[in-house]
Amino acid sequence: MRLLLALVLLAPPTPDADQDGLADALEQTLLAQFAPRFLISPHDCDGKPAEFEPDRPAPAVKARNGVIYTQAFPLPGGIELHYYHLWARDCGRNGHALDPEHVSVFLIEDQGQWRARYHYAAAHEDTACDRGTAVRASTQFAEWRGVEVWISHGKHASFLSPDHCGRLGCGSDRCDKPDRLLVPRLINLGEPGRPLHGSVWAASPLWPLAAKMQSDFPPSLRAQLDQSPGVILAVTPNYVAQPVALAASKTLDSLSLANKKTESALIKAKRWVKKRLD
Ligand SMILES: [Ca+2]
Ligand SMILES: [Ca+2]
Repeated sequence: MRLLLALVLLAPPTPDADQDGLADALEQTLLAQFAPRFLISPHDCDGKPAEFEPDRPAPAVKARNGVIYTQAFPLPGGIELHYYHLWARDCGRNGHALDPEHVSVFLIEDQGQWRARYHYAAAHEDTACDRGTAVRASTQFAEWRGVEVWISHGKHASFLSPDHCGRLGCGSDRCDKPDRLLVPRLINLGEPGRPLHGSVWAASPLWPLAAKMQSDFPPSLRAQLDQSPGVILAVTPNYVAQPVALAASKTLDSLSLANKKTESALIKAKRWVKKRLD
């Protein structure tokens, strides 16, 4: 008994650098297995998603090299993975510096293995044009791997199908003749307040990245997806504005400008709703 206790005490703890309860090795394995295949415009005005200088409080572009940042964290009933394509700038309508975008997947354990249950692609998240989409994984749709995701030119919204690009949102998205993005590395961001690999800039108020590091799959959305065979629109806080936006570009410009001013309030409201739903 004493020998057994001594062996247990001597055994090295499983490394969990971001202290979220998931071992580093499992995070790395799952993030590699379910990495999406990104399809981007070969003529995107910002080139490729950017890598950022480590250990800087504000995001500073190191290179536009196609690096994808990641996150993996446990939730009741599963594990959620996020894949962030972070751009130095949005160069579409009402462009701006720093453009954090992402897709995510919710995994469930199935006979000792992790498989995808739901996928989500953010498109103009937390804006008046929010058209995020989600789908339940199936034997025909990315159950054991990542999804293909189409990234719109300049705006960098993510879509689970090229048919949605341009048809959803506020009508400014284009996904013509994309190339597959060659991803040199996946870099784990860690968790809010516990950054890995020097990603302290993730918490910068200069962009809404920290708000995107929360779960995308509240129980209400999961229940909806369980009943839906195809792609559905995910929760959007202000969908009523969109027909107006589609009707007139001048109106769209006004909405986008107004939306920038209220973005912070919308993010706070969304967090509150998610907490209530959880
Ligand atoms: Ca961990
Ligand atoms: Ca983690």
